[in-house]
Amino acid sequence: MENLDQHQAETLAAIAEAATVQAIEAIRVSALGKQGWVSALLKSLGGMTREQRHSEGPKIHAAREAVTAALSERKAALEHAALEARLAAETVDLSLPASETPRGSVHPVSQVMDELAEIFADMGFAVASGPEIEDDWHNFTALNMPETHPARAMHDTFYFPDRDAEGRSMLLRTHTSPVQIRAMLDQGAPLRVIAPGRVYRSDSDATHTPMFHQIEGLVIDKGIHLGHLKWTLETFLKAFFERDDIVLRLRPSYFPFTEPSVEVDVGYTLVGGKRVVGGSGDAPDGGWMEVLGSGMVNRKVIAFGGLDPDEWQGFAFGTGVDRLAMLKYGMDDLRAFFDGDARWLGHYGFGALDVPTLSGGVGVRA
Ligand code: 2U9
Repeated sequence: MENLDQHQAETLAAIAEAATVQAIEAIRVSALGKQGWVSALLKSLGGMTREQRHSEGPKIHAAREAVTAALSERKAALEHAALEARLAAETVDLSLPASETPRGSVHPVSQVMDELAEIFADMGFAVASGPEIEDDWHNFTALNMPETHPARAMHDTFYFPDRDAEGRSMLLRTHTSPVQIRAMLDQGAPLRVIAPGRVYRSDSDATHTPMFHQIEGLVIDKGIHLGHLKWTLETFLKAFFERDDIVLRLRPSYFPFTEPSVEVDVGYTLVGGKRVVGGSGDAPDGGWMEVLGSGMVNRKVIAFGGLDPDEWQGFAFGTGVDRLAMLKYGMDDLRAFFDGDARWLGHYGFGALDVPTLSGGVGVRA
């Protein structure tokens, strides 16, 4: 057992002198590993008498504890020193001048929002905005979504824990429709507005992000019918995709806020395996893809907006801005939109001076 004292003293000295985490590991193996001296002593207990075990066992265990504690203490000290050295070496002097000219770019979502505002301004639409934190009356009730509507389920909507002063549930708006409700209540009729902005839904996978961008449009006037809706959407899509050979297909659908409701598909052709909007006759050889939802504003929604539905009619539409950007500019992964990767932004971003104008082209790259 003199062996033990000598081994322990040598091991503790070696630990104190170890200069790297690798050296610490080597010492751990030589002492506590399967072939290590502590393990050998522990095994030797089996061949001892009961009395010897009683006197030697505690000493061996104490040696193991001492070595283990010294190892972890020294390892922590070495790791701390390594981190300190790295932090010192990697210090950035923020007072130094930039080594390159800083390069920023306009995000494709911002660019497309500007393009949309330009196109709709030309058709007499004003841009409306509203709060992203809404109450459930403006987000749901006024849009003819009763308490039991599936979109109201906690699954889709981010609710805040507290209610507002009037006892309404507070939430992150799930669409930009409450902006148009507020516009109707504030401005009355006639009305022609678009509402672009961020919306939030508790949904996340390859094609859904919890925050995304929508644009919705609302026209309220007298004698408005589906023909006005179709002309407006056709004119918009031709301007946005910058081609005249765009065909639309209106399919009957259902939304609580419009009646009747129609989903709008555009014809596409396949170019090098990619879907390109337009470029075909009345029967597209590629196929149809859905780009917009729309319809005549439900009478109940007109009334919730403070107007008489016997006097005023309207149409409305909505679409995803991120998806429009992907279709026009060819990105195939929605999640990359929100990664903030400078390489992606360098590739897909726009120059600050590349302001979309109808005369200069709404989607011309700098
Ligand atoms: C008011 C009245 C009616 C807006 C509309 C849609 C149809 C629609 C979806 C398309 C894809 C949202 O981004 S998306 O998931 N939207 O299909 N939106 S009609 O209707 C309104 C809005 C406001 C006062």
